[in-house]
Amino acid sequence: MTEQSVLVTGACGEIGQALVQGLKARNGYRIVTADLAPLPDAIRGLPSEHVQGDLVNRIKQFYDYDFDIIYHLAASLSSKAEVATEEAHRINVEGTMQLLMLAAYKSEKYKKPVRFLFPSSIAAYGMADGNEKKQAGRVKEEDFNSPHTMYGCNKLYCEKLGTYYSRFFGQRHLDSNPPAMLDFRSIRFPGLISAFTLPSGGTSDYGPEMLHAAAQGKPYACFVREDTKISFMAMPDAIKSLLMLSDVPRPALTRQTYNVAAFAIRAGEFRDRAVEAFPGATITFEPNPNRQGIVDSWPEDVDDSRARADWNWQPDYDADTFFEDYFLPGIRKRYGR
Ligand code: AKB
Repeated sequence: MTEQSVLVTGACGEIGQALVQGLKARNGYRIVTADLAPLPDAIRGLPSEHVQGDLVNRIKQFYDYDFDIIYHLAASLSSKAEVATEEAHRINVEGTMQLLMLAAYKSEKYKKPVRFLFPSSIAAYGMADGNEKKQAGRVKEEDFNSPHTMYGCNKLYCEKLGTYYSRFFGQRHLDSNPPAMLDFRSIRFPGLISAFTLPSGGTSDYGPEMLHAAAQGKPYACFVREDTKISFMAMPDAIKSLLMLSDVPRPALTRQTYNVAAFAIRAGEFRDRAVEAFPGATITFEPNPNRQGIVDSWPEDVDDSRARADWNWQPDYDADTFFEDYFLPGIRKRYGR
């Protein structure tokens, strides 16, 4: 069987590293990675080629390739994007737009849809206030699409851009014999947590940051309130969902953007687990108003019934197995605790 050509942008990030490892383990792919950074040790030697540089500035170079699948992970996350909003928009929107245009061009040229996997986020939701967040509980994809952050606006808009380029580009869908268009598929991820990489730039990062600090015997001042609740997921489940969605035959899909869920917990439960695993851990709660405002605008949890119905999604890790079987063993090994 000929290898499928795959591009992974943002390959040096937390999702990127785990995805490259997951793709390599499956065999059958020629992997090209792209990132501003050089390949980290964890994935060095896995891709056939690594393109280091700014995606927007280097996009022309990718026209020399013929990718079957693109996993576009490059992004500026929510907290960082609130500080550098224009740069976030350039990376999150212009970068995605350029890559969608490339995939649309290649799909039409070779009469074969390029599969385009896009990680959206719970940041695409916007709850008006704490009462609405509490009352809404597990939200569906079409609910509360009014993000409060640059990152959330970017993600929601790029979901729409992906639908445009895969269904309506140039109004070609009205032609008597419409050309092949790209095959856009998107997942709204909760706060993702890896036991093997460090979080950066996210607002959901307080969970993993707390455990990393406790495992090193360092004090940690949590930047959100103890009662803050959002949904989280183990990185292996995030990779599983991306690969499952990528494999699904197009006719089985009833939508282009799906929620996935695993477990929703309060910041206080991360503290409880940290203190139980690392007695003596010093954890305080010192809310940062801006970052608290971001997570308060995100739903407590999401309804992933569509993903379960359309492509048999279900997570492998709930909160207990996440901590006991995945995260704490990984943290202990990393810090020798
Ligand atoms: C962030 O915190 O910005 C991300 C996300 C929830 O999309 N981890």
